[in-house]
Amino acid sequence: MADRKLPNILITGTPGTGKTTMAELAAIKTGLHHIDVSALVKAEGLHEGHDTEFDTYILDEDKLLDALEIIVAPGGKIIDFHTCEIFPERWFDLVLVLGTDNTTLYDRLAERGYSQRKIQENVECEIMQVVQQAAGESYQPEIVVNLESTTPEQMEQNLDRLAQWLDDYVAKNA
Ligand code: DAT
Repeated sequence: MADRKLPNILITGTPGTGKTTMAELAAIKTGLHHIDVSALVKAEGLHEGHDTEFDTYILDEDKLLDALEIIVAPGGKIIDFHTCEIFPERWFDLVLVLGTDNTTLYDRLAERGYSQRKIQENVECEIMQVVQQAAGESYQPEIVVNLESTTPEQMEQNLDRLAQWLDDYVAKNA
């Protein structure tokens, strides 16, 4: 565990699993600072353009990592991004991987106006547990927690769990 008074928490998972919603609510509940990486990439131009075929920004990983290195250094950040394997392991004290029932995920992405192709890619990513696997390969198992995020009750439970974990971390690092 790094020597941080306040931890950095990564919330990851397939698009549509509820990362941004959870990160925003967790920031309100705990006072930690939410960093929406997708929004940061767009706002700060940390990309090499837009890939029209896949309807996504092509990350400039070096630029993104340089920007985030400064942001995470003091601790106390909730980082929200659909990819988890590009970050240095040392940045995070807890990695939450959200998962959602496939039908629910399909509906959420359709509501978002995603193309059939993009919906299908993301639902397949969820079925294949791509992000769960990447998190398992990129971080120590003790800090990776897979959370089901299909219902509002689960969102509440997940937020309570995060807050409890934070209290324990702060008590240990006081
Ligand atoms: P992400 O940031 O992972 O792309 P989001 O936070 O934008 O996902 O959530 C997508 C939609 O799903 C949004 O309308 C909120 C809803 N949602 C997320 N988690 C939920 C949950 N556990 N229960 C009910 N709705 C949820």
